Amino acid sequence: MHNELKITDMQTLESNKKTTEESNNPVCLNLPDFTTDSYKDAYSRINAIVIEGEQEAHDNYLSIATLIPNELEELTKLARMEMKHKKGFTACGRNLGVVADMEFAKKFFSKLHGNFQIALEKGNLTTCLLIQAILIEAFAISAYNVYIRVADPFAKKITEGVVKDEYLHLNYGQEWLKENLSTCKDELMEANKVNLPLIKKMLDEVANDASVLAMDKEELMEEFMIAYQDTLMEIGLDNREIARMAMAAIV
Ligand code: PL3
Ligand code: FE2
Ligand code: FE2
Repeated sequence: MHNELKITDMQTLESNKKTTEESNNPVCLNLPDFTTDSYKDAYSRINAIVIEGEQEAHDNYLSIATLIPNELEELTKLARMEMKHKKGFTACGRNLGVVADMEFAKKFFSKLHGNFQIALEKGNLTTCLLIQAILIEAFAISAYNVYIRVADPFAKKITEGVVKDEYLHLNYGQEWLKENLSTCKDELMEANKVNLPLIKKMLDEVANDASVLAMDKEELMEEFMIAYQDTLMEIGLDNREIARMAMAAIV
């Protein structure tokens, strides 16, 4: 008798817990309708941006390897992850019946892509690492963290796997810059001044489409700043230097 009561109590507790969890989960309540034309139209550009971004990230890590040949193995690993990400996001678009607008995405990245290529030609490794492993990765991390909260279940699962890798990539750039800070600080500051405004422009450009996917611009900026500032702190810059660098986004 005593035992039976115990089991019943536990079941009641368990089912209460479930109800509370479900009703307290705002993520479940605010998901957009993934089947509307307006959602698919916005997704055709955002999905393309992400696919193009992953492809360029792949190419950029292999390019960076030409500047640090003894890191070839590690950088090839990172590049491989980017190809996996590209495949994952391609599947997300296919799953929703969306055709990615790759032409739009190429234009979206063209200025940053150009700056990376110039730095590569000049052998400016610090600039290459800042553009790819800090700015682009922090941008991707902010986008993916926000997207996970409002994505369809298929894309959510894929994006959760991807964002874990992106932190490894951010960390790669961070550790190299940390070790070489004394010799690369000036170039880092200068490259940031040129390229952070481009990231801000890209965010402005994508904000409308992102809002159709229920992604909030303020949240994107907040997530970006967290990843960006955290990394600069880990690299070994002080508060004033970090503030000065972040300020480049608002001029
Ligand atoms: C680095 O590994 C990848 C770089 C990709 C950059 C992505 C930027 C994304 C901005 C658009 C925000 C929407 C995210 C939605 C994901 C399907
Ligand atoms: Fe990636
Ligand atoms: Fe990455």
